Amino acid sequence: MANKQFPYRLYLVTDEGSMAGRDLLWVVEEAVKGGVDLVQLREKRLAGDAFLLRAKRLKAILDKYNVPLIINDNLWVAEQCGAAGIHVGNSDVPPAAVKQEWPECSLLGLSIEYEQQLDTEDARLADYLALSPVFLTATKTDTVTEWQLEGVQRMRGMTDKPLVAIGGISQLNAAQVINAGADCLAVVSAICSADSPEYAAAQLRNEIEKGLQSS
Ligand code: TZP
Ligand code: MG
Repeated sequence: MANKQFPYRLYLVTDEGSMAGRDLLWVVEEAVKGGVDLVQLREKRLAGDAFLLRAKRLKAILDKYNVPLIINDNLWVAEQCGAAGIHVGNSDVPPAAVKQEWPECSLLGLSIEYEQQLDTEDARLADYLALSPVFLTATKTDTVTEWQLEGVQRMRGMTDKPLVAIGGISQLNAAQVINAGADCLAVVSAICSADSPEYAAAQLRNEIEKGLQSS
């Protein structure tokens, strides 16, 4: 059963560098048509007004599909564009500061890189926890833990918070990761680098359904 507060299953995290020169807005819209139901704008190249403009344009598209927008690690952009939430990692703005400065934030995501983080105020404040990375990935190499399926299972047994799995997820392992206890799969390259982001998203949704049926 999907969690009422967190009904999302397929989460696209953007990386313009993985899109083979294609327009980010096009890639995301195709992916949403294929079944992506949550999007994070992870913008490492833009800052300030340029980041905000990109976020506003993306939000205008996502609003047509009722798909929430999450902004990676930029509270100002998140608030100004009217995003649903923000995603933060360990060296980013702390969850307590997000709650204080942006009380309207409805989806606060936190990356979990090691088990002890679960027992922290930061984790308690988060609306979802992203196990990062589940598998090693060339998309992000400055990582600590490789959770693997056993780690997903173990963390599932330790928390009722929605668990998002990220890192190295593709059609080949999506069903297994869901079966191990993830509520939602987050992907970059499986969609951003696909010839057809729409088809790739639809295939991932199929695999997620298979994983749910076998859980
Ligand atoms: N955080 C942890 S792994 C990762 C991020 C942003 C990248 C995931 O990329 P991919 O291509 O889906 O493995
Ligand atoms: Mg960060």
